[in-house]
Amino acid sequence: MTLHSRVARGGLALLAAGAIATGVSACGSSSSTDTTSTPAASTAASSTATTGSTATASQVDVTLGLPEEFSLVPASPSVAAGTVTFKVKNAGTMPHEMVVIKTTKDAGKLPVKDGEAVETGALGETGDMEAGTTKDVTLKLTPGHYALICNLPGHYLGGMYANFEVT
Ligand SMILES: [Cu+2]
Repeated sequence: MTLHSRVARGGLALLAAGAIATGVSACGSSSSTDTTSTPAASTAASSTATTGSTATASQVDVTLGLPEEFSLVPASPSVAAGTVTFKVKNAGTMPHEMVVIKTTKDAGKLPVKDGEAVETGALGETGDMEAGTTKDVTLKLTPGHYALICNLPGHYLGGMYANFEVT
């Protein structure tokens, strides 16, 4: 019985502490500790930036994992040189990524080593993206030919690449 009552008293103390904490934060009213790392938040930020676009800022949507799991499809095959934000969405069912490579080679003919494309000329990448997530990659791109690839093991060889031109 002593154990039981001790537990009950502990529960009451927790409740009281919770009530105090709630009261304090209510008085503080507008203090928000929301993080901005959610995909939705970063998407909103990028579209806001694009609204006030200058002549050299562009956005390119890229879809990973659709229509096939190893598809990588930019919404546009080319973009004007300057600051380019790739808005990458993993619409597949497994992790993917997008690597931006400046190369004179066709996107499907990069050298391959140990099942992965050699990333010579890589300028930036999303890093691994879980299924259903969106990520922005902003780069300054000069005119030329580029390859956009997913280089997770086996994905490039599975056909996960696209040619891309910067004019
Ligand atoms: Cu992939």
